[in-house]
Amino acid sequence: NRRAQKMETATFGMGCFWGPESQFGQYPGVIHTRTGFAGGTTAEPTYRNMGDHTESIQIAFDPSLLSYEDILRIFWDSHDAVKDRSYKGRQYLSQLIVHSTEQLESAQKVKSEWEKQNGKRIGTEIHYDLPFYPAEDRHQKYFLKRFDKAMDTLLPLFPDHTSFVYSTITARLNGFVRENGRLSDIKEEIGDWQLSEEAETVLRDMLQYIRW
Ligand code: MHO
Repeated sequence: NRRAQKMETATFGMGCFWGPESQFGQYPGVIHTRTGFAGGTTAEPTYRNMGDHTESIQIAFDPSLLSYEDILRIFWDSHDAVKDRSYKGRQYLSQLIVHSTEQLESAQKVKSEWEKQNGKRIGTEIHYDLPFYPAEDRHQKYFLKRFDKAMDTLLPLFPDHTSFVYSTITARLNGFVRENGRLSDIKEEIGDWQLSEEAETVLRDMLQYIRW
């Protein structure tokens, strides 16, 4: 089956973190997603008190299903990393935090390929292993939480909010509600998530109405 065998972390900022959490949540190979504040110097940032941190997402992914280089190509194709993004300080910067020398090498390689192909210089800040502080609950799976009826069905499937956030199911659904990803793919993947029979039935029923 397609259940994750290996797990690697990717961390990056590309503007308001709600959108990228939804976008990257859709990809098979992404195991879970979370939003947070990265790269700054102030302690314990929050949405209202972000200091010099940058809105970012952190994803766990299986590199045998989705490579780090593919993630980087999607990252640079999905936001404007060329323009000046400092109109709100560091909040909406394009920023990549690499977690290994391999990731750093991939970043340099994909960046120069992208620049060559597009004839523009990328302004993304690239840093090694800076801290990431998860955002408040209300900023996790933000778009999915706009669907009250779906949430009523979903929440009882999880013992607590943390398990809700770190779930592949909620990553996919948070994508799906924003038209990231296809319903048929999610239906196909449900069997890989090792849910109880009851949870699987609840989820399959919910998929009929979640977006409307
Ligand atoms: N305040 C903006 C961005 C939110 S994002 C979490 C909005 O409402 O779209 O920075």
